Amino acid sequence: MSDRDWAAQPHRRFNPLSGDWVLVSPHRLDRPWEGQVEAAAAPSVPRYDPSCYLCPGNVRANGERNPAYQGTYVFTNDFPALLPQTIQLEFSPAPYLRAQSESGTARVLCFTPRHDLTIGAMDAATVRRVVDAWAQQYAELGAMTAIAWVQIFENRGATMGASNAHPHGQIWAESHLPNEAAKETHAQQDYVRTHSACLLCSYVEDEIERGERVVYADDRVAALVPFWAAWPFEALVLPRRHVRSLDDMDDADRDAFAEVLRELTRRYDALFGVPFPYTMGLHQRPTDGEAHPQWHLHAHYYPPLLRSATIRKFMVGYEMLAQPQRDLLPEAAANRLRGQGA
Ligand code: H2U
Ligand code: ZN
Repeated sequence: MSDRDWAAQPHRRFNPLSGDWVLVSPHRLDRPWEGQVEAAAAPSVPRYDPSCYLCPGNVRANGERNPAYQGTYVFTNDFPALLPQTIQLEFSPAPYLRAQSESGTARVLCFTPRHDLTIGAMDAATVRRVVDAWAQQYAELGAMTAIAWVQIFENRGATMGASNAHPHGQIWAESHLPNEAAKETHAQQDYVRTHSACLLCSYVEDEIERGERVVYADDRVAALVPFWAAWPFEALVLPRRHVRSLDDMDDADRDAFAEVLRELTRRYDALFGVPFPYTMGLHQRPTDGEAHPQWHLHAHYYPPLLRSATIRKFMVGYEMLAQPQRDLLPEAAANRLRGQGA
């Protein structure tokens, strides 16, 4: 049986970062889908929006006024999910009743003063400034003794819960490793112990050699649809050099990283002719005081769209109760994204 034979049948694929499996059902996709794409009208967005709470000089929900910022701008979230001062409590009266206090902070990062820009439409220097701001936030928050994990992310588009079109992201920092962080930390540790090599160093070079899931790559970075992708156009962005976090990256690494984010989001936006919604986030070494030499920085992109600007993939039913499932092969998704090249 050739590679292609098994890939044409229902099968499951293993996600070595999370330890989860994904069900792949390519036989359900025998209908053609070129031609079914409905182009939605591109919304016209002003450079400055007087009603935007993130634009320079405007007043936020809590009455504070943003400065007339020129580059990136960071402020503590006015409605933070985490607070720095919490009473340290453990509650575990029974094995099935467990709680602990969690402290931390949440910040909002405006990528640029321009209300109408997106990562894909920004110039290289502007995206590089965003990468530098992320690096700075990671270093600053990670240096705090109470912070074990710094989660940098961007919700883009109303369907992904973004509250505002102004290009911005969030940073949540907290005292324990959240679920995904804990899973990836253990998986990377186990992989090094078993194979004496870094999981993602090996994986990225293997993918570049195979080529079929690569969307964009240069000598420093790659964007690919992972073999185990759950979302239709899910992507993984990773440096080819073993860097644990943004502060391990030199100037050229950061330029390359900024460029790959632009390349990927440009392709996303071109795919269905609309600003592509997604949640993206950086996974970096925990900041719990351990060295974590096995950690390999990467960015996950989780976009919900499936077949057009208006047809999305729902993670319901079987996905909620059993495991993620997809019809479109990751190889086909990568091929479509590669085809959107500039
Ligand atoms: P999202 O678009 O990803 O929801 O991020 C916007 C964040 O901005 C959100 O967490 C915060 C919300 O709490 N926010 C403020 O801090 N101040 C405001 O004036 C409105 C929104
Ligand atoms: Zn704005």
